[in-house]
Amino acid sequence: MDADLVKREFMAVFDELVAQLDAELASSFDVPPPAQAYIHKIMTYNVPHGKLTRGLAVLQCYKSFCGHAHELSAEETRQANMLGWCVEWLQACFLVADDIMDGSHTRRGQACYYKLPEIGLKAVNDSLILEAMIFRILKANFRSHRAYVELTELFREITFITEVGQLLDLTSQQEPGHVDLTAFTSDTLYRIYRYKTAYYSFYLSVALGMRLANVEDPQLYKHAERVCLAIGEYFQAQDDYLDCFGEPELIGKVGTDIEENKCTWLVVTALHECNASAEDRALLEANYGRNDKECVARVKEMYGKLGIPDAFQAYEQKSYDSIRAMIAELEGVMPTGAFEFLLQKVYKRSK
Ligand code: DMA
Ligand code: MG
Ligand code: MG
Ligand code: MG
Repeated sequence: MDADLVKREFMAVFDELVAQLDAELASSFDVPPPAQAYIHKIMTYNVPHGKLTRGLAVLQCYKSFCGHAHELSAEETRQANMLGWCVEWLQACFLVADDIMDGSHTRRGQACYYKLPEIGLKAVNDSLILEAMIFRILKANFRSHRAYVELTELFREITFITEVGQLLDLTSQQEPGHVDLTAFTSDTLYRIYRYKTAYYSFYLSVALGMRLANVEDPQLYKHAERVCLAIGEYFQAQDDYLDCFGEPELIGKVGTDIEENKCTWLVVTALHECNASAEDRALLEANYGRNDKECVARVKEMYGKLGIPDAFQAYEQKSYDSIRAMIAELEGVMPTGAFEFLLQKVYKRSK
């Protein structure tokens, strides 16, 4: 089926879910129309405007785990797409909170939600509403599904893991405002990546597809987890790279990692793999984590001098090759189409 049609079918399920949540709110809650409209906007502003890779992946994974055993029915496709939207809802709830915590300005080519004058810090509660909606969608549509408990638990587990990841991201420095580059190690970096990004961005969609396809063998979930974590680490390294060297018009957001004193692939690589001299380190330390355009420019210039863009290209190829090898090892053990799909989606992305 061509990609446009797949996407149109997916978007139709979004409209259906919004209508379902709107209707439930109007009929089962004593909420006046302005609040209904407010909640409607929480969804339409924050959920559907991304690349939708995570959401579309659930159907692809489901198909890959069903093999050619049978063509999916319209209802099976719809179910996979509803779970895909639950992943997008989860992403929306994290991004609304993430943008507040990271002091970001734009997201997906529009103002960050909390930046809207009529929203502000109400966005904190709106993020929680987005999270709660996932479980309303699951209850309304999967309550009698044989895998209801597993599906619900997956969302709960992975929500917690991601929240811990955000905490690790936000506390990678001992004290706020304090710049201590020795805290930035590759162990710390990849732990943050796995927790804050890899589980929800890759493993969740694959595991949902596997649950729908009735896969029960825990060993197969372990294999999927290993590959998805590797793809997720690579994906977040790209995110860090694009935060500094990407085109804001393409990625839809303006980077803030240097100002925000983040533990990123760039700073870890600059410190540990590029033969930075004592002066180079001193320059980084003096300019990192400051909300000042000139400081940011000096850090970027140092990244250039240390050869970060070339180092990234090499890392990108090495990651791709090693993930390919991991996938190849699983041939004959389990279907690998889901992993191929995800890897192709992220390889050499510029947005
Ligand atoms: C994002 O990390 C992680 C989550 C859970 C949203 P990030 O802050 O680097 O993401 P972005 O660059 O999109 O703000
Ligand atoms: Mg963040
Ligand atoms: Mg962020
Ligand atoms: Mg980022």
